[in-house]
Amino acid sequence: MKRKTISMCLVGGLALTLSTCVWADGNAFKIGLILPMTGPQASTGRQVEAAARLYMAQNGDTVAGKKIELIVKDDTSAPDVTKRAAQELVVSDKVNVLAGFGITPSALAVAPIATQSKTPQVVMAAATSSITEASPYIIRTSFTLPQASVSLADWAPKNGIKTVVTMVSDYGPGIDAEKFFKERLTFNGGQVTESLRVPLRNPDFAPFLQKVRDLKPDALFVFVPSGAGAAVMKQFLERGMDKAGIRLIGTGDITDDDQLNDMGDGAVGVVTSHHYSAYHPSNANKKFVEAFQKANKGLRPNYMAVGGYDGMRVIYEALKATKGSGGGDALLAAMKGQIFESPRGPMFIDAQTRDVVQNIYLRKVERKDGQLYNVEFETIKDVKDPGKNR
Ligand code: VNL
Repeated sequence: MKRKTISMCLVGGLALTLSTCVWADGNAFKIGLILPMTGPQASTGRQVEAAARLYMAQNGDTVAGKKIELIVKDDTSAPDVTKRAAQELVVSDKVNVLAGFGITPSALAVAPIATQSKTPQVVMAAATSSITEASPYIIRTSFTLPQASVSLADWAPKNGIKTVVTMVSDYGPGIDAEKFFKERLTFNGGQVTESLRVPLRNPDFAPFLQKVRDLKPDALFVFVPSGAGAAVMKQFLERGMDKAGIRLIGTGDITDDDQLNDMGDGAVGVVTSHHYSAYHPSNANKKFVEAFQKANKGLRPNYMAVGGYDGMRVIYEALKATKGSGGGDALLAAMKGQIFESPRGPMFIDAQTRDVVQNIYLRKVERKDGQLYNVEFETIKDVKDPGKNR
């Protein structure tokens, strides 16, 4: 490999000296970004990649004397493809960090590779609580479903919602959302009267929603992954479930900023809980949204984008702290405990759990300046993942 690089320099370098070539080769810092760029989760890949590139454009591509190289691989959200991509990135490309991971099964498929190769794995999107326990090399900058769900279960019974049917995608994050929402709602004196699980792939929500209509709870609590919310909203409204007196609530995945503006006025009033809204009223967020939209033909950043942006921040700062010379273990140590202001608000990487501690906001969909937004109306500060240490 090295000989090949040197000879390429000699042939193509002309004015370059040999030592410059060797220096340049050894000075790359490679980030392998594995994302679903095609397939059902493609919007997540697009958001995370765009945010990572924005971070690099704003902060430069040379850090502590190292040239940052982003290598993007499309895993189509198939975990066996994610695993192969990670192996190749570690063995052939010799990446310093693995990052991305659109869905939980993809993040889990890579955990053993991160452990064996001592490569930090920065999870920017996937959100099942247990992911960080799959490898000591995992750091998370997204969120967890228990984190987002419990605050809504505190809010609901105080706001006239006593009976709830839950409907979740039938895999890790959905099962987390169902479990933690139910447990907390029950503790608060409410009741989950039925728990429905919908397949992750090619879901048909119609029969499930019909069932909910018949059960007629005060509210339907929903978790579906980013990209699937608009379909649920459409069918919920088409069935006139709102008119039948059933309120739609959920984690913010359902009123995803990537799709919200196209959902129409039927979405107005839907209450969700989450860690990020494009409408979050801080200067840091206003700047982030403006720059993201400018760089991406007006695309509104969503919670996936902010996970990618902050993930790059964590990597850049770890590289700075290790003065460009750290291996996997040193980088990992420098990622733990980082505390900073994200476009989402203040956030912190808990050094013990390697998971994100952040505010969770209750939000209501409102029309603002002609556009639909999740408008935050209550902040629950510094929420740790309730899924840890149970
Ligand atoms: C996951 C969780 C994926 C929440 C999501 O969208 C999401 C996951 C792609 O852990 O698989 O919104």
